[in-house]
Amino acid sequence: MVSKILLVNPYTIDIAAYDLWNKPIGLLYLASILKKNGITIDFIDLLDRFDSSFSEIKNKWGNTGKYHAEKVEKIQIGKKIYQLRIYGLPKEIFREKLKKIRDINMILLTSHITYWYKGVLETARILKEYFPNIPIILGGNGAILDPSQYEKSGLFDKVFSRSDLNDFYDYFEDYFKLKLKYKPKKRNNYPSPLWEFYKKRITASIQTSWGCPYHCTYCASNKIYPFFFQRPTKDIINELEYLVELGFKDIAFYDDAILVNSDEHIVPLLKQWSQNKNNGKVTFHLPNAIHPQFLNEEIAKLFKECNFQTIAIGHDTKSVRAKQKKEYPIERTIKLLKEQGFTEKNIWIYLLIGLPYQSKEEILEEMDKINDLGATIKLAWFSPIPGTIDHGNLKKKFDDPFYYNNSLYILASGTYTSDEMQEFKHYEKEFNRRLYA
Ligand code: B12
Ligand code: SF4
Repeated sequence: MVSKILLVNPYTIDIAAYDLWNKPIGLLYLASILKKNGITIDFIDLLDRFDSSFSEIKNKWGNTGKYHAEKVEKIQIGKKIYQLRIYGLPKEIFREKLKKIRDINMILLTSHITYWYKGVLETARILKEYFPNIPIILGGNGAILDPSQYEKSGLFDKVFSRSDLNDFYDYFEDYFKLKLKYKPKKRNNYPSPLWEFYKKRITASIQTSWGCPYHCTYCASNKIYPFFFQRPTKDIINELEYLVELGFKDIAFYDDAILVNSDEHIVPLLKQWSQNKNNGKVTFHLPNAIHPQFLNEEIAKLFKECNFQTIAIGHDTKSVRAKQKKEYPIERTIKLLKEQGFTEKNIWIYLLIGLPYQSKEEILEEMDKINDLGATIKLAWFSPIPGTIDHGNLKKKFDDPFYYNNSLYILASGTYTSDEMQEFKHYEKEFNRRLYA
Protein backbone atom coordinates (compact mmCIF):
# COMPACT_ATOMS: atom_id res chain seq x y z
CA MET A 1 0.00 0.00 0.00
CA VAL A 2 1.31 3.46 -0.80
CA SER A 3 -0.03 6.34 1.25
CA LYS A 4 2.47 9.17 0.98
CA ILE A 5 5.68 10.03 -0.92
CA LEU A 6 8.23 12.66 0.06
CA LEU A 7 9.88 14.63 -2.76
CA VAL A 8 13.09 16.53 -2.00
CA ASN A 9 15.19 19.03 -3.95
CA PRO A 10 18.63 18.58 -2.36
CA TYR A 11 21.32 20.86 -1.04
CA THR A 12 24.15 22.06 -3.22
CA ILE A 13 27.76 21.94 -2.02
CA ASP A 14 29.89 24.17 -4.20
CA ILE A 15 32.47 26.94 -4.23
CA ALA A 16 29.99 29.44 -5.63
CA ALA A 17 26.29 28.94 -6.36
CA TYR A 18 23.68 31.56 -7.18
CA ASP A 19 19.94 31.23 -7.63
CA LEU A 20 19.40 32.12 -11.27
CA TRP A 21 15.72 31.11 -11.44
CA ASN A 22 16.79 27.64 -10.36
CA LYS A 23 13.76 25.39 -9.83
CA PRO A 24 13.40 21.59 -9.61
CA ILE A 25 10.99 21.37 -12.52
CA GLY A 26 11.69 17.65 -13.11
CA LEU A 27 10.62 16.83 -9.56
CA LEU A 28 7.50 18.95 -10.00
CA TYR A 29 6.59 16.93 -13.11
CA LEU A 30 6.92 13.80 -11.05
CA ALA A 31 4.74 15.31 -8.29
CA SER A 32 2.05 16.13 -10.81
CA ILE A 33 2.00 12.58 -12.19
CA LEU A 34 1.87 11.02 -8.71
CA LYS A 35 -0.94 13.35 -7.65
CA LYS A 36 -2.98 12.33 -10.67
CA ASN A 37 -2.61 8.77 -9.40
CA GLY A 38 -4.21 9.78 -6.11
CA ILE A 39 -0.95 9.67 -4.17
CA THR A 40 -0.39 12.21 -1.36
CA ILE A 41 2.85 14.16 -1.55
CA ASP A 42 5.09 16.00 0.87
CA PHE A 43 7.56 18.33 -0.76
CA ILE A 44 10.76 20.01 0.47
CA ASP A 45 12.77 22.33 -1.75
CA LEU A 46 16.02 22.94 0.12
CA LEU A 47 17.01 25.53 -2.48
CA ASP A 48 13.88 27.65 -2.10
CA ARG A 49 15.16 31.13 -1.24
CA PHE A 50 11.58 32.21 -0.61
CA ASP A 51 10.91 29.58 2.09
CA SER A 52 8.81 31.07 4.90
CA SER A 53 11.57 30.34 7.44
CA PHE A 54 13.68 33.15 5.96
CA SER A 55 12.77 36.48 7.54
CA GLU A 56 14.64 38.58 5.01
CA ILE A 57 14.95 37.88 1.31
CA LYS A 58 17.34 39.95 -0.75
CA ASN A 59 16.48 39.91 -4.43
CA LYS A 60 18.55 41.06 -7.32
CA TRP A 61 17.93 41.13 -11.08
CA GLY A 62 14.57 39.50 -11.90
CA ASN A 63 14.18 38.21 -8.33
CA THR A 64 17.35 36.12 -8.54
CA GLY A 65 19.67 36.16 -5.54
CA LYS A 66 22.20 34.59 -3.25
CA TYR A 67 21.40 31.41 -1.38
CA HIS A 68 21.80 31.05 2.35
CA ALA A 69 25.21 29.35 2.71
CA GLU A 70 27.28 27.77 5.46
CA LYS A 71 30.94 26.78 5.39
CA VAL A 72 31.82 23.10 5.10
CA GLU A 73 35.14 21.53 4.11
CA LYS A 74 38.08 23.16 2.27
CA ILE A 75 39.93 21.76 -0.71
CA GLN A 76 43.34 22.59 -2.07
CA ILE A 77 44.42 22.83 -5.69
CA GLY A 78 48.11 23.58 -6.05
CA LYS A 79 48.73 26.41 -3.63
CA LYS A 80 45.16 27.65 -3.69
CA ILE A 81 42.69 26.72 -0.95
CA TYR A 82 38.98 26.79 -1.72
CA GLN A 83 36.24 27.05 0.87
CA LEU A 84 33.23 24.88 0.05
CA ARG A 85 29.79 25.90 1.22
CA ILE A 86 26.50 24.15 1.60
CA TYR A 87 23.82 26.19 -0.12
CA GLY A 88 20.15 26.06 0.87
CA LEU A 89 17.95 26.07 3.96
CA PRO A 90 19.78 25.98 7.32
CA LYS A 91 20.03 22.34 8.42
CA GLU A 92 18.01 22.94 11.60
CA ILE A 93 15.09 24.13 9.45
CA PHE A 94 15.39 21.02 7.27
CA ARG A 95 15.39 18.87 10.41
CA GLU A 96 12.32 20.68 11.77
CA LYS A 97 10.51 20.01 8.52
CA LEU A 98 11.49 16.34 8.61
CA LYS A 99 10.27 15.93 12.20
CA LYS A 100 6.78 16.95 11.07
CA ILE A 101 6.64 14.38 8.27
CA ARG A 102 4.80 11.15 9.06
CA ASP A 103 3.81 7.94 7.34
CA ILE A 104 5.80 8.19 4.13
CA ASN A 105 6.48 5.09 2.05
CA MET A 106 9.20 6.38 -0.28
CA ILE A 107 11.51 9.37 -0.80
CA LEU A 108 12.21 10.73 -4.27
CA LEU A 109 15.28 12.90 -4.55
CA THR A 110 16.40 14.83 -7.62
CA SER A 111 19.87 15.94 -8.77
CA HIS A 112 20.96 18.68 -11.16
CA ILE A 113 24.63 19.27 -11.89
CA THR A 114 27.07 16.32 -11.75
CA TYR A 115 29.63 18.12 -9.58
CA TRP A 116 26.93 19.01 -7.04
CA TYR A 117 26.86 15.36 -5.91
CA LYS A 118 28.22 16.19 -2.42
CA GLY A 119 25.06 18.16 -1.61
CA VAL A 120 22.84 15.29 -2.79
CA LEU A 121 24.75 12.81 -0.62
CA GLU A 122 24.54 15.10 2.42
CA THR A 123 20.77 15.48 1.91
CA ALA A 124 20.38 11.69 1.64
CA ARG A 125 22.41 11.17 4.83
CA ILE A 126 20.13 13.52 6.80
CA LEU A 127 17.04 11.85 5.32
CA LYS A 128 18.38 8.46 6.41
CA GLU A 129 18.72 9.68 10.03
CA TYR A 130 14.98 10.34 10.15
CA PHE A 131 13.75 7.58 7.85
CA PRO A 132 16.27 4.73 8.09
CA ASN A 133 13.87 2.16 6.64
CA ILE A 134 12.30 4.19 3.86
CA PRO A 135 13.74 3.72 0.34
CA ILE A 136 15.44 6.74 -1.21
CA ILE A 137 15.17 6.87 -4.99
CA LEU A 138 17.32 9.21 -7.04
CA GLY A 139 16.77 10.72 -10.50
CA GLY A 140 17.46 13.96 -12.42
CA ASN A 141 20.27 15.24 -14.61
CA GLY A 142 23.09 14.60 -12.12
CA ALA A 143 22.16 10.91 -11.84
CA ILE A 144 21.68 10.60 -15.61
CA LEU A 145 25.05 12.07 -16.49
CA ASP A 146 27.18 10.55 -13.74
CA PRO A 147 25.64 8.02 -11.34
CA SER A 148 29.07 6.85 -10.08
CA GLN A 149 29.15 8.63 -6.69
CA TYR A 150 25.53 7.80 -5.95
CA GLU A 151 25.85 4.13 -6.76
CA LYS A 152 28.87 3.64 -4.58
CA SER A 153 27.46 5.64 -1.64
CA GLY A 154 25.03 2.88 -0.66
CA LEU A 155 22.48 5.56 0.30
CA PHE A 156 20.04 4.93 -2.53
CA ASP A 157 17.74 2.03 -3.16
CA LYS A 158 17.60 2.91 -6.84
CA VAL A 159 19.35 5.42 -9.12
CA PHE A 160 17.55 6.24 -12.37
CA SER A 161 19.86 7.23 -15.15
CA ARG A 162 17.37 8.06 -17.94
CA SER A 163 15.12 11.15 -18.24
CA ASP A 164 12.39 8.87 -19.58
CA LEU A 165 10.00 8.02 -16.73
CA ASN A 166 8.97 4.55 -17.99
CA ASP A 167 11.62 2.79 -15.87
CA PHE A 168 10.35 4.69 -12.85
CA TYR A 169 6.71 3.62 -13.44
CA ASP A 170 7.81 -0.03 -13.66
CA TYR A 171 9.89 0.22 -10.48
CA PHE A 172 7.11 1.98 -8.57
CA GLU A 173 4.45 -0.52 -9.64
CA ASP A 174 6.69 -3.42 -8.78
CA TYR A 175 7.75 -2.02 -5.40
CA PHE A 176 4.22 -1.23 -4.21
CA LYS A 177 2.56 -4.11 -6.12
CA LEU A 178 0.04 -1.80 -7.76
CA LYS A 179 -0.91 -0.47 -11.21
CA LEU A 180 -0.56 3.25 -11.78
CA LYS A 181 -3.65 4.43 -13.66
CA TYR A 182 -1.94 7.53 -15.06
CA LYS A 183 1.54 7.17 -16.53
CA PRO A 184 2.18 9.49 -19.47
CA LYS A 185 4.74 7.87 -21.73
CA LYS A 186 5.12 10.50 -24.41
CA ARG A 187 6.24 14.03 -23.67
CA ASN A 188 3.10 15.52 -25.30
CA ASN A 189 1.01 13.83 -22.60
CA TYR A 190 2.95 15.21 -19.64
CA PRO A 191 0.85 17.26 -17.19
CA SER A 192 2.01 20.69 -16.02
CA PRO A 193 4.50 20.55 -13.14
CA LEU A 194 2.84 20.93 -9.73
CA TRP A 195 3.79 24.40 -8.50
CA GLU A 196 1.24 24.67 -5.64
CA PHE A 197 3.78 23.56 -3.03
CA TYR A 198 5.43 26.97 -3.02
CA LYS A 199 3.82 29.34 -0.52
CA LYS A 200 5.71 32.46 -1.60
CA ARG A 201 5.37 32.42 -5.36
CA ILE A 202 7.97 34.63 -6.94
CA THR A 203 10.02 32.73 -9.53
CA ALA A 204 9.07 29.71 -11.62
CA SER A 205 10.30 27.97 -14.75
CA ILE A 206 8.82 26.35 -17.83
CA GLN A 207 10.04 24.07 -20.58
CA THR A 208 8.42 24.48 -23.99
CA SER A 209 10.63 21.83 -25.59
CA TRP A 210 13.01 19.03 -24.67
CA GLY A 211 16.36 18.34 -26.28
CA CYS A 212 18.27 20.04 -29.05
CA PRO A 213 18.75 19.11 -32.72
CA TYR A 214 22.46 20.08 -32.59
CA HIS A 215 25.35 18.04 -31.24
CA CYS A 216 28.00 20.31 -29.74
CA THR A 217 30.88 18.24 -28.42
CA TYR A 218 30.92 19.84 -24.94
CA CYS A 219 27.17 19.63 -24.30
CA ALA A 220 25.06 16.93 -22.60
CA SER A 221 21.67 17.87 -24.01
CA ASN A 222 21.54 14.89 -26.41
CA LYS A 223 22.51 12.52 -23.63
CA ILE A 224 19.71 13.70 -21.37
CA TYR A 225 17.12 13.90 -24.13
CA PRO A 226 18.02 11.71 -27.14
CA PHE A 227 15.16 13.36 -29.07
CA PHE A 228 13.89 16.86 -29.85
CA PHE A 229 10.29 17.58 -28.93
CA GLN A 230 8.42 20.89 -28.96
CA ARG A 231 5.19 21.09 -26.97
CA PRO A 232 1.91 22.24 -28.55
CA THR A 233 1.30 26.00 -28.15
CA LYS A 234 -2.05 25.45 -26.42
CA ASP A 235 -0.46 23.42 -23.59
CA ILE A 236 2.26 26.02 -23.02
CA ILE A 237 -0.28 28.87 -22.88
CA ASN A 238 -2.37 26.88 -20.37
CA GLU A 239 0.72 26.31 -18.22
CA LEU A 240 1.64 30.00 -18.33
CA GLU A 241 -1.92 30.96 -17.34
CA TYR A 242 -1.71 28.50 -14.44
CA LEU A 243 1.58 30.07 -13.27
CA VAL A 244 0.07 33.57 -13.45
CA GLU A 245 -3.02 32.39 -11.54
CA LEU A 246 -0.80 30.99 -8.80
CA GLY A 247 0.83 34.40 -8.52
CA PHE A 248 4.36 33.81 -9.87
CA LYS A 249 6.13 36.98 -11.01
CA ASP A 250 9.22 35.90 -12.94
CA ILE A 251 9.26 32.95 -15.30
CA ALA A 252 12.42 31.45 -16.78
CA PHE A 253 12.41 29.30 -19.90
CA TYR A 254 14.54 26.17 -19.48
CA ASP A 255 14.66 25.14 -23.14
CA ASP A 256 17.91 24.19 -24.83
CA ALA A 257 16.75 25.31 -28.27
CA ILE A 258 13.72 27.58 -27.91
CA LEU A 259 14.23 29.42 -31.22
CA VAL A 260 14.58 26.34 -33.40
CA ASN A 261 11.69 25.93 -35.85
CA SER A 262 10.53 29.39 -34.75
CA ASP A 263 7.67 29.80 -37.25
CA GLU A 264 5.91 26.78 -35.75
CA HIS A 265 7.02 27.28 -32.16
CA ILE A 266 8.13 30.53 -30.50
CA VAL A 267 6.41 32.89 -32.96
CA PRO A 268 2.86 31.47 -32.61
CA LEU A 269 3.42 31.05 -28.87
CA LEU A 270 4.44 34.66 -28.26
CA LYS A 271 1.84 36.01 -30.71
CA GLN A 272 -0.87 34.28 -28.69
CA TRP A 273 0.62 35.37 -25.37
CA SER A 274 0.84 39.00 -26.53
CA GLN A 275 -2.98 38.91 -26.96
CA ASN A 276 -3.60 37.04 -23.70
CA LYS A 277 -5.28 38.91 -20.83
CA ASN A 278 -2.34 37.97 -18.62
CA ASN A 279 0.35 39.47 -20.83
CA GLY A 280 2.36 41.97 -18.76
CA LYS A 281 1.55 40.31 -15.45
CA VAL A 282 4.78 38.30 -15.52
CA THR A 283 8.34 38.98 -16.58
CA PHE A 284 10.10 36.41 -18.75
CA HIS A 285 13.76 35.41 -18.75
CA LEU A 286 15.88 33.31 -21.08
CA PRO A 287 18.81 32.33 -18.83
CA ASN A 288 19.63 29.29 -20.91
CA ALA A 289 21.25 30.71 -24.01
CA ILE A 290 19.30 31.16 -27.27
CA HIS A 291 20.79 30.47 -30.70
CA PRO A 292 21.69 33.92 -32.09
CA GLN A 293 21.27 32.91 -35.73
CA PHE A 294 17.53 32.32 -35.29
CA LEU A 295 16.63 35.69 -33.84
CA ASN A 296 14.87 37.97 -36.32
CA GLU A 297 13.02 41.28 -36.14
CA GLU A 298 9.66 39.61 -35.53
CA ILE A 299 10.96 37.57 -32.57
CA ALA A 300 12.80 40.57 -31.08
CA LYS A 301 9.56 42.58 -31.27
CA LEU A 302 7.56 39.76 -29.66
CA PHE A 303 10.12 39.51 -26.84
CA LYS A 304 9.48 43.19 -26.13
CA GLU A 305 5.69 42.91 -26.38
CA CYS A 306 5.66 39.91 -24.03
CA ASN A 307 7.80 41.57 -21.35
CA PHE A 308 11.08 39.66 -21.60
CA GLN A 309 13.74 41.08 -19.31
CA THR A 310 16.72 38.75 -19.79
CA ILE A 311 17.91 37.38 -23.11
CA ALA A 312 21.03 35.25 -22.80
CA ILE A 313 22.83 34.39 -26.00
CA GLY A 314 25.25 31.51 -26.47
CA HIS A 315 28.51 32.60 -28.04
CA ASP A 316 31.89 31.08 -28.74
CA THR A 317 35.33 32.39 -29.63
CA LYS A 318 36.82 31.96 -33.11
CA SER A 319 38.44 28.54 -32.75
CA VAL A 320 35.42 27.04 -30.97
CA ARG A 321 33.05 28.30 -33.68
CA ALA A 322 35.30 26.67 -36.26
CA LYS A 323 35.43 23.36 -34.38
CA GLN A 324 31.66 23.25 -33.78
CA LYS A 325 31.12 24.39 -37.39
CA LYS A 326 28.90 27.30 -36.42
CA GLU A 327 29.08 30.83 -37.70
CA TYR A 328 26.40 33.42 -37.07
CA PRO A 329 26.13 37.20 -37.06
CA ILE A 330 26.13 38.08 -33.34
CA GLU A 331 26.35 41.78 -34.26
CA ARG A 332 23.00 41.53 -36.06
CA THR A 333 21.36 39.68 -33.13
CA ILE A 334 22.38 42.37 -30.65
CA LYS A 335 21.37 45.15 -33.05
CA LEU A 336 17.88 43.65 -33.53
CA LEU A 337 17.35 43.49 -29.77
CA LYS A 338 18.62 47.01 -29.23
CA GLU A 339 16.26 48.31 -31.92
CA GLN A 340 13.39 47.04 -29.78
CA GLY A 341 14.66 48.95 -26.75
CA PHE A 342 16.55 46.16 -24.97
CA THR A 343 19.59 47.53 -23.16
CA GLU A 344 23.03 46.15 -22.31
CA LYS A 345 21.58 44.89 -19.01
CA ASN A 346 18.96 42.80 -20.79
CA ILE A 347 21.35 41.22 -23.29
CA TRP A 348 23.75 38.66 -21.79
CA ILE A 349 26.41 36.99 -23.86
CA TYR A 350 27.63 33.69 -22.44
CA LEU A 351 31.17 33.26 -23.65
CA LEU A 352 32.45 29.75 -23.15
CA ILE A 353 36.10 29.87 -22.09
CA GLY A 354 38.81 27.47 -20.99
CA LEU A 355 38.53 24.90 -23.77
CA PRO A 356 41.90 23.22 -24.30
CA TYR A 357 42.32 24.48 -27.88
CA GLN A 358 41.25 28.07 -27.22
CA SER A 359 43.91 30.79 -27.01
CA LYS A 360 43.99 33.50 -24.37
CA GLU A 361 44.26 36.15 -27.08
CA GLU A 362 41.10 35.07 -28.87
CA ILE A 363 39.15 35.19 -25.58
CA LEU A 364 40.23 38.74 -24.82
CA GLU A 365 39.56 39.73 -28.43
CA GLU A 366 36.00 38.34 -28.20
CA MET A 367 35.36 40.06 -24.86
CA ASP A 368 36.45 43.33 -26.38
CA LYS A 369 34.10 42.79 -29.30
CA ILE A 370 31.07 42.00 -27.08
CA ASN A 371 31.80 45.09 -25.03
CA ASP A 372 31.94 47.24 -28.18
CA LEU A 373 28.61 45.80 -29.27
CA GLY A 374 27.09 46.91 -25.96
CA ALA A 375 26.11 43.63 -24.29
CA THR A 376 26.84 42.16 -20.85
CA ILE A 377 29.66 39.61 -20.82
CA LYS A 378 29.00 36.46 -18.77
CA LEU A 379 31.98 34.17 -18.80
CA ALA A 380 30.99 30.51 -18.82
CA TRP A 381 33.97 28.48 -17.60
CA PHE A 382 34.48 25.18 -19.38
CA SER A 383 33.44 22.33 -17.16
CA PRO A 384 33.66 18.95 -18.93
CA ILE A 385 30.47 16.93 -18.57
CA PRO A 386 30.78 13.16 -18.16
CA GLY A 387 29.48 11.38 -21.22
CA THR A 388 30.22 14.19 -23.70
CA ILE A 389 32.75 13.96 -26.53
CA ASP A 390 34.93 16.69 -25.02
CA HIS A 391 35.02 14.86 -21.70
CA GLY A 392 36.05 11.68 -23.49
CA ASN A 393 38.91 13.53 -25.18
CA LEU A 394 40.32 15.09 -22.02
CA LYS A 395 44.02 14.61 -21.44
CA LYS A 396 43.55 15.03 -17.70
CA LYS A 397 40.66 13.15 -16.12
CA PHE A 398 39.59 13.04 -12.46
CA ASP A 399 38.03 10.19 -10.50
CA ASP A 400 36.18 12.68 -8.34
CA PRO A 401 33.58 14.54 -10.46
CA PHE A 402 33.85 17.51 -8.08
CA TYR A 403 36.98 18.59 -9.98
CA TYR A 404 34.88 19.20 -13.10
CA ASN A 405 33.28 22.09 -11.22
CA ASN A 406 33.10 25.23 -13.38
CA SER A 407 35.10 27.19 -10.79
CA LEU A 408 37.78 24.52 -10.46
CA TYR A 409 38.44 22.46 -13.55
CA ILE A 410 40.40 25.10 -15.44
CA LEU A 411 42.83 25.40 -12.57
CA ALA A 412 42.86 21.72 -11.62
CA SER A 413 43.60 20.73 -15.22
CA GLY A 414 46.34 23.32 -15.57
CA THR A 415 44.56 25.12 -18.47
CA TYR A 416 45.10 28.46 -16.71
CA THR A 417 46.84 29.60 -13.55
CA SER A 418 44.88 31.22 -10.79
CA ASP A 419 46.37 34.61 -11.81
CA GLU A 420 45.18 34.12 -15.37
CA MET A 421 41.68 33.23 -14.16
CA GLN A 422 41.66 36.37 -12.02
CA GLU A 423 42.74 38.36 -15.06
CA PHE A 424 39.74 37.11 -17.09
CA LYS A 425 37.40 37.83 -14.17
CA HIS A 426 38.88 41.31 -13.84
CA TYR A 427 38.31 42.03 -17.55
CA GLU A 428 34.73 40.72 -17.33
CA LYS A 429 34.01 43.02 -14.38
CA GLU A 430 35.76 46.02 -15.91
CA PHE A 431 34.10 45.68 -19.32
CA ASN A 432 30.64 45.37 -17.74
CA ARG A 433 31.29 48.23 -15.32
CA ARG A 434 32.32 50.48 -18.18
CA LEU A 435 29.20 49.48 -20.08
CA TYR A 436 26.82 50.22 -17.22
CA ALA A 437 28.48 53.51 -16.27
C1 B12 B 1 17.85 25.38 -17.26
C2 B12 B 1 19.31 25.03 -17.12
C3 B12 B 1 20.12 25.91 -16.42
C4 B12 B 1 19.60 27.13 -15.68
C5 B12 B 1 19.41 26.82 -14.17
C6 B12 B 1 18.34 25.89 -13.86
C7 B12 B 1 18.73 24.66 -13.06
N1 B12 B 1 17.79 23.81 -12.81
O1 B12 B 1 19.87 24.47 -12.67
C8 B12 B 1 20.82 28.07 -15.80
C9 B12 B 1 20.78 28.80 -17.10
C10 B12 B 1 20.96 29.08 -14.69
C11 B12 B 1 21.94 27.04 -15.85
C12 B12 B 1 23.20 27.31 -15.46
C13 B12 B 1 24.25 26.42 -15.58
N2 B12 B 1 24.20 25.22 -16.19
CO1 B12 B 1 22.54 24.42 -16.83
N3 B12 B 1 21.09 23.59 -17.66
C14 B12 B 1 19.84 23.86 -17.69
C15 B12 B 1 19.09 22.80 -18.53
C16 B12 B 1 18.79 23.40 -19.90
C17 B12 B 1 17.81 22.26 -17.96
C18 B12 B 1 17.90 21.65 -16.58
C19 B12 B 1 16.57 21.34 -16.04
O2 B12 B 1 16.22 21.78 -14.95
N4 B12 B 1 15.77 20.59 -16.80
C20 B12 B 1 14.40 20.36 -16.50
C21 B12 B 1 13.89 19.03 -15.99
C22 B12 B 1 12.57 18.67 -16.70
O3 B12 B 1 14.71 17.95 -16.18
P1 B12 B 1 15.07 17.00 -15.00
O4 B12 B 1 15.19 17.80 -13.75
O5 B12 B 1 16.23 16.20 -15.42
O6 B12 B 1 13.83 15.98 -14.80
C23 B12 B 1 13.39 14.93 -15.64
C24 B12 B 1 14.00 13.60 -15.30
O7 B12 B 1 15.37 13.71 -15.03
C25 B12 B 1 13.16 13.09 -14.17
N5 B12 B 1 13.56 13.33 -12.81
C26 B12 B 1 14.01 14.44 -12.21
N6 B12 B 1 14.18 14.23 -10.92
C27 B12 B 1 13.84 12.96 -10.67
C28 B12 B 1 13.85 12.22 -9.49
C29 B12 B 1 13.44 10.88 -9.54
C30 B12 B 1 13.45 10.08 -8.29
C31 B12 B 1 13.06 10.29 -10.76
C32 B12 B 1 12.64 8.89 -10.80
C33 B12 B 1 13.06 11.04 -11.94
C34 B12 B 1 13.45 12.37 -11.88
O8 B12 B 1 11.93 13.74 -14.28
C35 B12 B 1 11.94 14.69 -15.30
C36 B12 B 1 11.13 14.13 -16.42
O9 B12 B 1 11.30 14.88 -17.59
C37 B12 B 1 20.16 21.66 -18.63
C38 B12 B 1 20.21 20.93 -19.96
C39 B12 B 1 19.12 19.93 -20.12
N7 B12 B 1 18.77 19.72 -21.34
O10 B12 B 1 18.63 19.35 -19.18
C40 B12 B 1 21.47 22.43 -18.42
C41 B12 B 1 22.60 21.75 -17.69
C42 B12 B 1 22.03 21.03 -16.50
N8 B12 B 1 23.44 22.86 -17.24
C43 B12 B 1 24.72 22.61 -17.33
C44 B12 B 1 25.75 23.54 -17.03
C45 B12 B 1 27.15 23.16 -17.44
C46 B12 B 1 25.47 24.75 -16.41
C47 B12 B 1 26.50 25.78 -15.94
C48 B12 B 1 27.63 25.21 -15.12
C49 B12 B 1 27.03 26.53 -17.15
C50 B12 B 1 28.29 27.34 -16.92
N9 B12 B 1 29.42 26.81 -17.40
O11 B12 B 1 28.24 28.37 -16.34
C51 B12 B 1 25.64 26.76 -15.11
C52 B12 B 1 25.82 26.57 -13.62
C53 B12 B 1 24.63 26.16 -12.86
C54 B12 B 1 24.58 26.80 -11.50
N10 B12 B 1 23.41 27.10 -11.03
O12 B12 B 1 25.59 27.03 -10.86
C55 B12 B 1 24.96 21.22 -17.84
C56 B12 B 1 25.21 20.23 -16.72
C57 B12 B 1 26.66 20.02 -16.43
C58 B12 B 1 26.89 19.02 -15.40
N11 B12 B 1 28.17 18.84 -15.15
O13 B12 B 1 26.04 18.40 -14.82
C59 B12 B 1 23.61 20.92 -18.58
C60 B12 B 1 23.26 19.45 -18.67
C61 B12 B 1 23.70 21.57 -19.98
C62 B12 B 1 24.83 21.13 -20.84
N12 B12 B 1 25.61 22.06 -21.30
O14 B12 B 1 25.06 20.01 -21.17
N13 B12 B 1 21.47 25.86 -16.33
S1 SF4 C 1 25.35 23.61 -26.75
FE1 SF4 C 1 23.34 24.39 -27.30
S2 SF4 C 1 23.26 24.06 -29.55
FE2 SF4 C 1 24.91 22.78 -28.80
S3 SF4 C 1 23.92 20.77 -28.47
FE3 SF4 C 1 23.90 21.89 -26.49
S4 SF4 C 1 21.91 22.89 -26.42
FE4 SF4 C 1 22.28 22.29 -28.55
